[in-house]
Amino acid sequence: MSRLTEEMVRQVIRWVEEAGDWLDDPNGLRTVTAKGRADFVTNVDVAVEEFLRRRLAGLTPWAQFLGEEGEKGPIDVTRPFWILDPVDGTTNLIHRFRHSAVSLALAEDGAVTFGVVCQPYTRECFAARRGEGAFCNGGLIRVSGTERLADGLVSAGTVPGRRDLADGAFGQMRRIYDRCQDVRRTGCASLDLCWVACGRLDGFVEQFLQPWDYAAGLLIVEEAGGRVTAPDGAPLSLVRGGGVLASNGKLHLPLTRLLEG
Ligand code: 2AM
Ligand code: CA
Repeated sequence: MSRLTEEMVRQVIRWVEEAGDWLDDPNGLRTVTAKGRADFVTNVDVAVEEFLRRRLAGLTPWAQFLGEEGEKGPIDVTRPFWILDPVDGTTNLIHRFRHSAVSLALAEDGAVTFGVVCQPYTRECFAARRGEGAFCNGGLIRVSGTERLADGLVSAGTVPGRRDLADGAFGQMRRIYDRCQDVRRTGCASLDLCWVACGRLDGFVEQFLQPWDYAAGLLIVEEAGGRVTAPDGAPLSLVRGGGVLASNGKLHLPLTRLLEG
């Protein structure tokens, strides 16, 4: 049983939508700082995280907080914790590619019980609570019914922050391209997951992501009838990063085999 009431869920979604609008402010982006190779933080990332961290601390003082841009204290996974990516798709934001999102999840008893991903440019807000289905702007969504790899459209990430994994990632992308209808690469993992959830994509794979990239999308895909695991089918951690494979369920095993090589 989640400690988050219906009213709290509505409030949190309003805050995430409000913060999401800052991504689409034409004068909002002022500073870009490199954290590592192809890994950036902007004033927008910091402002969104600060805003949501403060609001959530007031609303749910019983929950811990794990955010991409903040201090990473130890998380007790047996107690509730928020998992926030204030801007998923920061490289897209920097290039005004208009494909980024705010991604927020609540984990309770070691599993995600609530997830929300807001895309300010299209004004699409994806959300799910465990056991209650997945929604986009309030309408129920489902994964695709695609049964054959040959009919599948699959998004494949390029792991920009882990160039050591590039050969493997591009090798997998080529195998997906050879066996499926086509590949896509969008640069925003949380939205890739939501697009699997609503059937625009049949699958998504990336060799290394952080929990804040996939925690919310994981629940949204599962509640829409799909599956999210590590590329070998193992369960994902909510505190340590790793590879991610999402699918409509029907293509999960074929994609696992395809990724094995
Ligand atoms: P980010 O924009 O929040 O960093 C792009 O392949 C996807 O990988 C995005 O969702 C991006 O999230 C994520 N990602 C995770 N770690 C990254 C890193 N070190 N550098 C770039 N993208 C990273
Ligand atoms: Ca981010």
